Amino acid sequence: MEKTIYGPYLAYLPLILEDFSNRIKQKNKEVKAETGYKLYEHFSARIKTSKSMTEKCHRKELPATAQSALKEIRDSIGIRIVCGFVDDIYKIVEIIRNFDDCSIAVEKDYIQNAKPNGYRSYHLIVELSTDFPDCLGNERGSYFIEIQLRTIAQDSWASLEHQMKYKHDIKNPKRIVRELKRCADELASCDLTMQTIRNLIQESSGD
Ligand code: 0O2
Repeated sequence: MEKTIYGPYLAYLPLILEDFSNRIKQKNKEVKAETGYKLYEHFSARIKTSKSMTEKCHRKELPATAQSALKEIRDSIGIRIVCGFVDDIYKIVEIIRNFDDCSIAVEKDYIQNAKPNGYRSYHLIVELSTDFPDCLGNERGSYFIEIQLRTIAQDSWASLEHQMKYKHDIKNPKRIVRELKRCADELASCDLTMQTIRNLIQESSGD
């Protein structure tokens, strides 16, 4: 078998991811049944490959060990939830906050506080208590999950900006940075309008 930075703990990562994902998906079904609205439009998840994690350890000048990968760097398990409306992002954050077996280790609201380049998303890193051993020798170990929550508009912007970052033959970077920021701000304004429209529809239909 190929060597992995995660060592024997690799086997637990998909199980932890599946269990956590199922809980969010179940909540989505419940909310849809109750209100007629879904909480999110798209849900995606991944385990960071051993190669990417090893590169990240090198970048951060950490030894390439299971402990660095699972305890220092905390995005071995990653989930991205793309919502139709900004309010739904905050609803999902509250649902996650109320899970009994999970505590929030890092919380960054790049929606209220957009990055200077215009990037918007809500980031959480949660620490989950599990029935699996961890690399610190705990029988019932804990594992981190990084969760990124975004609207559809924020997700489109982030995907395109991410692609463009890797193009190094850019002739007018200052202008491109400015245009990207302007585009992000315009999309944020559209998100606000969409939210207002939904609120108006809900008020007028007495939901
Ligand atoms: P990848 O390959 O996506 O996993 P850290 O994870 O600790 O190194 P930081 O900056 O403290 O990084 O965390 P932060 O700000 O929460 O960002 C983590 C992830 O958010 C990034 O992962 C990106 O996926 C995304 N992100 C953050 N800022 C931007 C941005 O300006 N544009 C885009 N498109 N995405 C962003 P990584 O670590 O870059 O790698």
